[in-house]
Amino acid sequence: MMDLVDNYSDTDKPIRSGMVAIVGPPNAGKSTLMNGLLEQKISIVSPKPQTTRNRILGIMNDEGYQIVLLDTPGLHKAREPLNQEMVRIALDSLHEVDAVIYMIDVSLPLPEKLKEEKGQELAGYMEQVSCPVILVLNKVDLLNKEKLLAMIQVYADIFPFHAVIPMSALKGDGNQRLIAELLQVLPLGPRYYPEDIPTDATERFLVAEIIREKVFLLTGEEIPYSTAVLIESFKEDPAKGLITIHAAIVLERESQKGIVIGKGGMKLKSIGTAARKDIEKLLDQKVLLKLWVKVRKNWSRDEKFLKELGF
Ligand SMILES: Nc1nc2c(ncn2[C@@H]2O[C@H](COP(=O)(O)OP(=O)(O)OP(=O)(O)O)[C@@H](O)[C@H]2O)c(=O)[nH]1
Ligand SMILES: [Mg+2]
Repeated sequence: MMDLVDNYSDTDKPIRSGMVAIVGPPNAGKSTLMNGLLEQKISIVSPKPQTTRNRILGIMNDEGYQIVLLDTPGLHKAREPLNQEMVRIALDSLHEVDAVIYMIDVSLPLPEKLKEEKGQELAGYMEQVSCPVILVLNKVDLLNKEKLLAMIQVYADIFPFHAVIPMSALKGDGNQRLIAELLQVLPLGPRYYPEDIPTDATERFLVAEIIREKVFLLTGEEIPYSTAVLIESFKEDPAKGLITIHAAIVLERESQKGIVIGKGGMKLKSIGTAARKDIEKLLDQKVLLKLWVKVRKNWSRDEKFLKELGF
């Protein structure tokens, strides 16, 4: 202990610091948890699975710690190139962290057979991990206590988790216990990031994500999965205190255009209004948001376009 302490100057007192990946099936509440821990919305959230497509970094700072969270896309059986990339991103994150939070949605009814299958899947993923794994049983607000206790036993038998924590990411119930467990397993170290930044994501990326979230929330069926957002220009006018943003909502098929634009352009307008409000909050400035819809045929299978999107 003394040796470790001696390695730090007074201004750089040893703190608990490290990276923590949040992984698990789609729709478990991973992004909700990250935003809740950060007390700020960084990662987009929707009731539809496969909302998060990239690794999103969120930095928690306190006097005694810096926890760098990695929100990841949901783990699922992926067939399409975009989905395969998403799963790769999530699995890659397991190898560069000091702890893993594996989150599952316990409100989903699980038949016995499926339970076994899910357990094996979980154990398979976690076998690759050499750091402590904390299992978070999320959405307990939707479950009665008896069912929860049985559930904890089932999962505790699957893998030697460092801890099993029931929680409601939506309500923040369980956050303090989770932080306490993380602090037990994180090493002593420096602050890797300055204290005043909550993420390393660019403003452009966060803006594109907000627009994509509104498409997820305001359109149904296949549209969300066929949507990518490209920021085409981002111009600040400090004199006017206004940021003008041009963005394209990119779809896979001509036939999807009408659905996103809507009758008399109403759907696109409501997507734009909802997005603008959130973007103004994020950037703390007035925003003029110009959206248009374009088609890039089967973009989610187009390796070149996926590269443009940063995959
Ligand atoms: N009732 C309840 N709903 C929750 C809770 N946590 C998350 N949700 C809801 O679950 C849905 C999915 O949440 P997300 O945070 O987007 O889930 P995710 O795991 O990031 O999903 P992907 O990015 O698609 O993998 C949203 O509608 C959330 O509001 C919870 O504790 N209780
Ligand atoms: Mg997510």
